[in-house]
Amino acid sequence: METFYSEHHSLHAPSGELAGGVEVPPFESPERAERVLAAVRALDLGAVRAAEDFGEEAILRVHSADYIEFLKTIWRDWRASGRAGDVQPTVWQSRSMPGRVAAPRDPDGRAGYYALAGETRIVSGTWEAAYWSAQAALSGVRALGGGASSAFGLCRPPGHHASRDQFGGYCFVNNAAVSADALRAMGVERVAILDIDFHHGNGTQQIFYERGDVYYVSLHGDPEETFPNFLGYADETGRGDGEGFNLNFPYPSGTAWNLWQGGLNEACRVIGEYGAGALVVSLGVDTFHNDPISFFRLRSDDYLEVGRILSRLRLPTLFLLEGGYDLEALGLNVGNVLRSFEEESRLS
Ligand code: SP5
Ligand code: ZN
Repeated sequence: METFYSEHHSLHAPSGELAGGVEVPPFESPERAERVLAAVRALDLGAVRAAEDFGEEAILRVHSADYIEFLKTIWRDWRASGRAGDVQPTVWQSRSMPGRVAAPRDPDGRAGYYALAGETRIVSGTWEAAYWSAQAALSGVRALGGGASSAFGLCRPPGHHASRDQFGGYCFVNNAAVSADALRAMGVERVAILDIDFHHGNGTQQIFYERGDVYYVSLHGDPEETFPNFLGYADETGRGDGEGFNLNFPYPSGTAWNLWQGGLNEACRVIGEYGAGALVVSLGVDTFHNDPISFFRLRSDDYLEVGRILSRLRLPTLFLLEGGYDLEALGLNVGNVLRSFEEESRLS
């Protein structure tokens, strides 16, 4: 399996994050990508290649043009207005003031208009990092198009919380959505996205909610108890053409392998029945028992079994890095999924 990576990820490195009412070092840091890269190299999984540049076209099929323009310009405008730090949203078009459907001029208003959460900051290099994260994903799509049975997009920043026109949850460009849509454009009739990050991929769900050609399936912490709180419930099953093509498995605090694997096997059964021609895996390992912001209890060996189960779908598979914040175990856990997928694919 080839890995696609861009060192531009390091341009996105905010100095802090608001969590629990205090400023903490960001959980989502450049070291994450370096840890995963080191693990992939040590495993000899396959070539590590620099992401190719496919331009903005595929990004703009999934995100609105005004949102992408916002990502490109907000940091400069923020600083030009005399603000001293990085872009930190603080005001939202909340339930009590819903009328306006365009961004106000004021940078605080613009930041809030395009934000879905307040823990994520934009720095001078955020757009460039997010752009190249998506290019790593698209490089994986290209590999599948060329006949590879699997590929790994070592994406940073992650993507699954980014909606059509909002950033948050450490995400700016939805790499899984961009990839699934690019696979459709390449002629794959039905694409499945399996999201095994600890958090619900609200952005991916929103982008495909009314489409039947991309099936979004997610296992995650119950949004009653964790981020993103407002989406990811079991009764969200799709709308219009998308009715029946969105499937959520919310799980409670303390969920370990025994319960979680039931959902994973059910998700795989559903994806098989759907007749998907390709699979995109939103690969977060913040399901790990020692993850600092999550409440599942998966162990490092469990990720070996995840790779085996996924390989039995026998689908062209694009793995994309999402979350996972225990730096010590991140490389091992991601590597375990990828190497057991490869080993099992070779055996059977
Ligand atoms: C891609 C991904 O995994 N995004 C996760 C975004 C989570 N955002 C909310 C983080 C809340 C952190 N709370 C800190 C609690 C420390 N015990
Ligand atoms: Zn996550």
